[in-house]
Amino acid sequence: MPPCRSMRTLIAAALLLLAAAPAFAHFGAVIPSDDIVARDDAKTLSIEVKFIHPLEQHYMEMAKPKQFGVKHGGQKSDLTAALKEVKGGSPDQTGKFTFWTADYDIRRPGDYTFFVEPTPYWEPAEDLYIVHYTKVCVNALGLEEGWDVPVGLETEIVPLTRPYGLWTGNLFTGQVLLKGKPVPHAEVEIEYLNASPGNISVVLPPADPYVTQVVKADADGIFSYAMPKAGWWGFSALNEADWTIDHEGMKKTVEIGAVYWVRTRDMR
Ligand SMILES: [Cu+2]
Repeated sequence: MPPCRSMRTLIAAALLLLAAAPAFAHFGAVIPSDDIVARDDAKTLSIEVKFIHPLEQHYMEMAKPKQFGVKHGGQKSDLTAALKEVKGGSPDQTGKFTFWTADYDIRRPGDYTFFVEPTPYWEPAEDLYIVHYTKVCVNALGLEEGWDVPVGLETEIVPLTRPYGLWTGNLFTGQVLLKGKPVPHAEVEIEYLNASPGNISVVLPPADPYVTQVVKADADGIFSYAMPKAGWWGFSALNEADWTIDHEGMKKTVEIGAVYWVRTRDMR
C-alpha cells in the first residue's frame, strides 16, 4: 500500500530536513583570557572550556571533562579539579548550557599549552560519540619555548607556525597527529569564533559553506589556512577512534577530534 498523503508529507519534510541539515561543525574550545602574558599583564588567566558552534555562537551541553591540564617546560600538570561549572548560551538559544572555567596563575616564563579531553558526547543525530581533544597555547614572560611540543593526546594538532603573535591574514600551519603519527590527507575544518573579544562586527555567513572552512592536509598531515579576521580561530581534524563506546547495549563509533585555537590581531 502506498503511504498516505500525511505520511508522504512527513517523509518529504524529513528528507528536506536531512538535506538542509547544515554541516555546521561542533568544536571543542579552550579560550584563555589572554594569549600573551607580558611582564605588566595580570598573571592570572581565566580559561573557558566549551563545546560550541563557533561562528553561530551556539553552545552544546558539556559534561565535566575527563581531563584538563597544562604542559609547560616539558611537564604536564592536571588542572581538572580547578574547573568550575558555568551556564551560558547564545542570544538566540533557548535555555542555558553547561561549560567550564578555570583560573590559572602564571608563575614562570615559557609556553603553556592548555589541553582538554572531554567526556564523550553522545550525538543522536550522527549515531556516534564525539571527543574533541582541544588545545591552546599561552606565551608568558618573554620565553618562547614549548609551543611545538606535542602534549601526547590520542589525537592532536601540533602547530608548525608559532601559535601566538599572529597578525590578521597570517597563514597558520599545523600537523595532524593520531597516536603520535601524522594523518595523511586529513580534512581540517576551520571556524571563526564570532564571540571573540574585540569583535565589533559579528560575521553573518552569506551562505552555509562560509560557516566552516575546509582544507586538506598533505601526505604528512600538514595543513595551512590564512585567517582573514582578528579574533580566535579554531582548527579541527576529525578521525574515527579504534575503540567504541556502549550506548544502550550497542557499540557506537567514536569521532575523535584534534582541535587547536589561535588568536589573530589587526595590524595598525
Ligand atoms: Cu553541535
